[in-house]
Amino acid sequence: MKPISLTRFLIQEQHAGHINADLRLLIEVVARACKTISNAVGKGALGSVLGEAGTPESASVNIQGEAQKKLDVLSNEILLEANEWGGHLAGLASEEMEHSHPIPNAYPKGNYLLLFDPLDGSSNIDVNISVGTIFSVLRCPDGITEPGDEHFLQPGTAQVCAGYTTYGPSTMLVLTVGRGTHAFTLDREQGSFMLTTRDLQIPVETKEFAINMSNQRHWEAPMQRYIADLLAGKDGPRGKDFNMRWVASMVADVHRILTRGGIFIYPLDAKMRDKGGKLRLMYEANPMSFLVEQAGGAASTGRGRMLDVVPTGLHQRVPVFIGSKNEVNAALRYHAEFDAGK
Ligand code: AHM
Ligand code: MG
Repeated sequence: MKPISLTRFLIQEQHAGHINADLRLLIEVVARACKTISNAVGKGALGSVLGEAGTPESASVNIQGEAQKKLDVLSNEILLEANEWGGHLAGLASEEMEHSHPIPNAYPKGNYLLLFDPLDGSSNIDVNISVGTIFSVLRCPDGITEPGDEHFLQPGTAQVCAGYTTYGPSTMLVLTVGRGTHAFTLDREQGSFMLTTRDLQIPVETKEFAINMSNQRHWEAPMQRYIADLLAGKDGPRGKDFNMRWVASMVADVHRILTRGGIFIYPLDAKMRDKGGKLRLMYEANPMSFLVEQAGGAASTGRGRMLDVVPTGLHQRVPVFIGSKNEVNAALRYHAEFDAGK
C-alpha cells in the first residue's frame, strides 16, 4: 500500500468532513514545529542545547517553581513562534508560561485554543532518553476574540484534537481528532510524518505497570494496597506476575502503553497533596486521556473519569491512572473500596 503522509491524511479527514481547514492547518503547524524541536533534541551536545536555562548565578525557573532546561525554553519559543501568525488560533497556553497568550492583534485570529507542554520529561534531556511534546486543542468560546486564562478552563471532553510527539530512537507523532488514535513516524530523509499505524488499540488486559516506586511511602492507603497486590504476583490476589517500567517521560511511558498495553500511574502522595498531584491536567493528563480513550483504553484520576474533570486553573495538577481498561478499573476499585470504608 502507498504510504500516506500526515498532509494527505489530514486532507482526507477534511474532505470527509471530520475536520475543517483551520484545524488541518493548526495540526500541520504544530507538526512542523515538532520537527524543528526534534532537530534540536537530536543535535544534543553538538547543538549546545543541553543543560539548564539562565546562568549559574541565576537559574531560570518557570511559574511552577521548576528549573527550566535550555530545551524547555527553546521548544516553547519554537511552538509560540510557529503558531502565532497562521490565523488558526485565538490563543495559546503552555506549561512554561504563567498565563495564556492571546494572539497579537497584528495577526489574523482563528477559533481555536492551543495548550502544550513543549518538552515533557525534562529530567531526561541531558541523559539522552526519550522526551516529547504534548498538545491539546479546544474551541475558543463564541464571541471571545481576546481569550484569557478562564476561556481555556474547559473539561477534557471539549477537546477537538490532542496529540504528542515523542523524540526517541525515531520521532513519532500520535494524534486524535476524536476518530481513533493514529501514529505517524518521521521520515527524516523526506522531512514528512508518515502514517505507520492507523487506529491504535490498547489491549484491555495487561501485566505491566509504570509508577515511580520511590514515592511509595507517601501514597494513600488504597494505592499501597493496589501496588502490594501487583507485586505479590501469581501467589497474590491478582493471580499473575506483573512487570514494571518507568521512563520518567510521560510521553514515552504512554507511547509504550498505546503500543503494547499497560497502566501508567502518577498518584496523589503526601508530598504534593496540597497541589493536587504532580502532572498537569490541561496539557498533560487531558490530551493523553483523550488519545488513550480513543485507542480503547481508560483514563481516570483514581476517583472519576479524567476527561470529566472541570478545571479550575490553567496549571492545575491531578492524580493520573491511564492505560489498559481492565487494569485502570482494577485500580479504581481499590480506591472505591477504601472510600466506602471497606
Ligand atoms: P515535566 O513536564 O516537567 O517534564 O514533568 C512531567 C514528567 C512526566 O513526563 C513524568 O511522568 C514525570 O514528570 C516523572 O516524574 P518523577 O521524576 O517524579 O518520576
Ligand atoms: Mg510535562
